[in-house]
Amino acid sequence: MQRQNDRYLRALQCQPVDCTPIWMMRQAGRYLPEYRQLRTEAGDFMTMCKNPDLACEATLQPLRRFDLDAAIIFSDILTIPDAMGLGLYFEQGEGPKFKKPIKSLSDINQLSIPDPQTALAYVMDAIRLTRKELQGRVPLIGFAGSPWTLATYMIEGGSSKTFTKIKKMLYSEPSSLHLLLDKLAESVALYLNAQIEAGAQSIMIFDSWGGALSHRSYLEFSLQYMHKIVSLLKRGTRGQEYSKNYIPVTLFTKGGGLWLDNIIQTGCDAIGVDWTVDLSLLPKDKVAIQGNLDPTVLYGDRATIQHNTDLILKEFGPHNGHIFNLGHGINQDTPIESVEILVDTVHKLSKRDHNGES
Ligand code: 1CP
Repeated sequence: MQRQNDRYLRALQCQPVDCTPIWMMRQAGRYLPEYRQLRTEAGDFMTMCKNPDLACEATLQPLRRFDLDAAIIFSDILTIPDAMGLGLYFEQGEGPKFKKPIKSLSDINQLSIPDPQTALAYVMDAIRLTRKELQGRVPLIGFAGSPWTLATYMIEGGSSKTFTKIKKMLYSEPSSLHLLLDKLAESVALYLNAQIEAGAQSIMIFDSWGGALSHRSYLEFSLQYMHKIVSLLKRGTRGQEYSKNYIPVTLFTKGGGLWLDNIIQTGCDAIGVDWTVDLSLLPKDKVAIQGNLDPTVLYGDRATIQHNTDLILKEFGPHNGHIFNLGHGINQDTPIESVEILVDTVHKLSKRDHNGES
């Protein structure tokens, strides 16, 4: 029987560990040749997500190669708008698109809240299967997009750089946008609680585009709804000691470095931070901190990767509650050897700061 590695869950609860745990956002994906092959065989990305065997396989692929401390279920944040009937599709070489984007208040009024046990049952099946396959080797992360980030895709009709359509609604029809965000918050909370019931051992909320908002708008249109979700999650009770049954929640707003105090006030267990943040300035031992290597460091040579990893570990210092990660998802042209160097360096160098169990 393989060793049960729970240093990721311990760090999320700010408990002592033997070394700093590491996983990477988008750790399953196109930088792995075995992923590219699986995807070619499957035909397209959503077929992979909707087939629990393929989703489980894609989840496990990075763990076979690297000594990562957590798995994240292979899926996408856009499963919710898809289940709401917007018709998600991916065109070759392009990002996500919707056949029926949201254009008006009447479109919003017509949206219903998906029942995760039916419309999204494939995600729960993938989680149950992956937990079984993992046999406790590492914890499994469940996730969703924040209401704001989901709404950007639903209103823009796909990826955006300028967010003009959604911002136009924000300033001209704020009550319509609030109605949409509220429906999304309810949908995300139901979805994440179903993931917890299916076996997800921690939850991550990706607010990838919260950083596009002004300070005031961020609080009103993004953080407020993540706060609502955090309060609806069935996490269990957190005590002074480590509990393996507690489900910690991590909030990650890309570009949210100036708002971390506000994010902590939601009652989340951990905050994800991108590479713009100096970890030495953050409060320690209150909430855990996940991050924050610039993913492009992985284009550098061994010495560069080791040096930049060392700097982050030193910035965080000898405290509990650090989960090493990239500041955003791994790029698809990242050399595989760089990931090996990173994972190895985090585990080796961080031993100097820890003497706990795991
Ligand atoms: O093979 C392919 O071409 C599909 C590429 C791909 C992959 C591998 C997409 C389409 N989604 C995923 C998987 C995915 N997406 C995971 C799997 C688990 C893992 O991390 O290993 C996760 C957690 C996500 C989350 C996700 N999807 C986010 C939040 C994280 C982030 O990177 O900010 C976002 C914004 C999406 C939308 C999305 N789905 C896919 C793409 C290419 C995008 C981004 C589009 C854009 O930049 O606007």
